[in-house]
Amino acid sequence: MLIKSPHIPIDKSKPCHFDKKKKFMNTSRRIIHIDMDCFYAAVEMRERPELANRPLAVGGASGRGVLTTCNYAARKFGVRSAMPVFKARELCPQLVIVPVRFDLYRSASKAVRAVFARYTEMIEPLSLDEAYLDVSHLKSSGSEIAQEIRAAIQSETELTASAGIGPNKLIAKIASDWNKPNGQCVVAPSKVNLFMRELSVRRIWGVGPKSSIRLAKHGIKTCAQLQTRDKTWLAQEFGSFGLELYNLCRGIDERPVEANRIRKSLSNEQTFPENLKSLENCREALSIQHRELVEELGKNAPDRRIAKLLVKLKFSDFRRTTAEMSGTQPELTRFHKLLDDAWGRSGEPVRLLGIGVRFAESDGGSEQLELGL
Ligand code: TTP
Ligand code: MG
Repeated sequence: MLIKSPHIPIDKSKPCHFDKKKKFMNTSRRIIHIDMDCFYAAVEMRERPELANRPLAVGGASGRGVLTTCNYAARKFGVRSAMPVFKARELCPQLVIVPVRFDLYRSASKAVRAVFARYTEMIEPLSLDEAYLDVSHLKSSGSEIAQEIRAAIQSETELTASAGIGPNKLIAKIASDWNKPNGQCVVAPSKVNLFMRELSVRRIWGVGPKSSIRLAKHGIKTCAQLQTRDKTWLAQEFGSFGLELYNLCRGIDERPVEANRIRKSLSNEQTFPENLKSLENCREALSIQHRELVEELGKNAPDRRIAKLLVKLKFSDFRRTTAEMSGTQPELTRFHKLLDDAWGRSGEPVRLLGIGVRFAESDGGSEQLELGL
């Protein structure tokens, strides 16, 4: 998922390249995050050159009537991913909308992954269009490697990619969005502190709209502001994620690049500032989290088969319970039923609510490795 922030001006006139001079944190790793530019739309533009210069969006037909993505010409009108078709048409009446063709995106993804594999075995795909690469062992600089990879992708697939290069996954991922499209940004270890300070908290993975609103209520918008809060406060506000936030807002992220990782499940959970006291409150919260889950599924696991649905609750006395059922579609009514079951197991108010799916195992073998970037 790209974590966009309305707070960050991106000055593309400035080269985004920071020197490696001082070293004061874990400098031993060099991680590249590659993210294809307007991926599904770019593939469609390549396949139908007559549409290449027109505002173009992909999706809209299935179920919810929202766009999966659009090209940069459409973005100038304010059209965005996950936008309902009617809204996109209001903003850009001349928008051309084409249906999703996953087979094409999968094969483009495979071609891109073949380029990565020539440089490193340490590749962690996040979705069809993005991956982390650990290139710490290579002699050339991260910047040179990223440049070469992007050039190879362009000549072999006619698609452009953007890259972020940094000492860890957090920094690399944020940086890849910095000079999009068809650009890259290097953040040397000595510049991590500077890079993080001005950054909106919204850019940190795991900080979604709800968490950022909650932080804003405490006057916290930037990572520098978040850095003033201690671990106890963060844990009170965000549970165990609060402790991760303590490091993340300082640009510290020790997560390894996990090669060949196959996602077994997808879920999101939320710790509430005030416990939810009624089933009705839980249902409302669950509906919001359900929308986010469906969006994440569309983006990160469009071709995975769902085997199980689950709802997890943590009560005010810290006891946890998980309700699961078999299911292949993430229907809200079924999650509500799971919530009813889980809620009925305790009379306590709810501190944390999680919603998720587990994927079918037969779906996660070598085929998935082939399909992912
Ligand atoms: P992104 O990398 O988020 O977006 P993008 O590649 O289209 O554009 P950008 O240049 O900003 O990176 O997502 C990759 C693909 O995933 C995108 O082309 C379509 C799909 N997708 C969805 O299906 N639903 C969504 O909500 C989003 C954000 C993306
Ligand atoms: Mg992309």
